[in-house]
Amino acid sequence: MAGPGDVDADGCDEVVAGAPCTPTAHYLGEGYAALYSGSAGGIPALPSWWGRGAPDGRSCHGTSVAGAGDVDGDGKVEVLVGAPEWSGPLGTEGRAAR
Ligand SMILES: [Ca+2]
Ligand SMILES: [Ca+2]
Repeated sequence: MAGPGDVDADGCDEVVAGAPCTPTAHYLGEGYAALYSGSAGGIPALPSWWGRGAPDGRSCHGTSVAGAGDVDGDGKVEVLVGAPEWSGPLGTEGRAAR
């Protein structure tokens, strides 16, 4: 879990959580990450965004989550999600996605 900052630039900070070992409807260990929008009323029960690993079976998407600051200068903070078991053309390469 991480507090990346104000991802949507509405004045309230968001929370991002990773669940890397969570089985999905597709694969065991695919994992996912979810972003919960901050507000004056607190954190909502449902995420405003979520993403799961690539459908390669076991990417462990969400092993690490972090804010990266405003990398592209648009005033909104970027979030990075790590997937250490993601497989590409060279085998288990791992990757980080935003
Ligand atoms: Ca916000
Ligand atoms: Ca940005």
